[in-house]
Amino acid sequence: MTKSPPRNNLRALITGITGQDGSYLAELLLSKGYEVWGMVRRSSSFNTHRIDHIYQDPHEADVRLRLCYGDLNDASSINHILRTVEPNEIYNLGAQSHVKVSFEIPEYTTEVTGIGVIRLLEAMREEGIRAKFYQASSSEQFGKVCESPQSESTPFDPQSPYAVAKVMAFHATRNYRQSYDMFAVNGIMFNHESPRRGETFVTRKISRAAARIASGLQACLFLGNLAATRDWGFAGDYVKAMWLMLQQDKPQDYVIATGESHSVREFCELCFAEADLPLTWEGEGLNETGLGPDGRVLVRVDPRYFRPAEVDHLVGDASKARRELGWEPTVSFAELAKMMVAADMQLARGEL
Ligand code: NDP
Ligand code: GDR
Repeated sequence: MTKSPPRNNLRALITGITGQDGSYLAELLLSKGYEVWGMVRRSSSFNTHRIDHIYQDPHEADVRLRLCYGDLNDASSINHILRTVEPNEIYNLGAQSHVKVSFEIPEYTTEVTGIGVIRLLEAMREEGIRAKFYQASSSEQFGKVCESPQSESTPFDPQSPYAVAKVMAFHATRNYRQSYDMFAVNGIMFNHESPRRGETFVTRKISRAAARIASGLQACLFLGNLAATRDWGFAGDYVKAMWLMLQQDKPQDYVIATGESHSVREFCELCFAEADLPLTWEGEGLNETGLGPDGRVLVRVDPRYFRPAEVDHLVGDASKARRELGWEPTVSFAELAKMMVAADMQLARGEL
């Protein structure tokens, strides 16, 4: 791993650069003149498809995006990366980020999503890296809390191993800020989606299924809890808030959300309509089905997608971010569904 000569103070390290948010954030930082370093995990198959379009051959002159192998479970790799890169800003987006999966691998999730953050903060302290630090905190931390909408002052009530690990990471970030005078902040982000969303998260699962059913590539869609509601925004908007938080004079935590909450069923209806697949909903609960115009069952409920503890309803109050960061979401719920189905239609055409 060779360090390039510092051009300016715009040198950022992103963990989780291969994920949905990492790819949008890398694009944003490159467009602002940053030199971007991304930590990637070794994988037996390529895991960089979301950043292939911005990848540069390290042999080229003036390389601005560099990747290095590392893992949030491996303190020595983190220490080595920090010493080599000497970033001015660190965005910790790496995580085992799937809530349902966290019930199946709770210990691993805690290691990566919770203790990984402490490894990173401790490495910064040990190596004397005075970078500004962003922690990807989550609305899942609010869990079943009664207060609605949820803001920076709402107490946490985590309902999954993922959320428990994120609460730990949230407090560790605050604790390092208070104990060591570090510029370390939490973005408490509500769900954000895009055509780059992982295919097992519900919005992408739905938009992809709608496109594939319309293209004759898939017979039906199996879902879990259709009644859950979430505050869904566009990932491209949310990475701007991450950057804005690190440009402030004072380190502070912010809720980032649209302020609107919609059900899984509503997202499904929008996507199916967008794909020209009008749904007729009938029945309640487990037997609920969405029937296609020809009477074919297009949406089926499969209890395997239910969670041992569900978060029923989340909606965020981002007024502090609007006021202090000047941040605004630009993509509505309906526009998000339209954008995702259009991208998945194009992908489905490639599969024909
Ligand atoms: P993704 O699941 O798309 O990306 C997760 C990233 O973390 C991937 O790059 C993944 O690498 C990497 N990663 C996983 N395990 C490790 C590990 N052991 N060491 C290093 N890197 C690892 O998540 P999103 O982009 O959607 O989310 C980004 C962050 O924001 C996550 O921390 C998530 O929990 C949090 N968050 C997300 C929200 C959302 O709605 N998207 C809302 C609130 C918080 P690989 O590609 O190899 O799997
Ligand atoms: P979430 O997102 O758990 O909110 O975490 P997800 O899309 O997985 O679930 C949202 C809601 O949809 C319901 N649901 C289903 N979910 C999935 N994945 N698959 C299904 O088939 C299905 N059917 C219904 C779920 O029960 C849930 O209520 C996301 C992740 O990005 C986290 O990392 C992040 O912290 C939070 O958003 C904010």
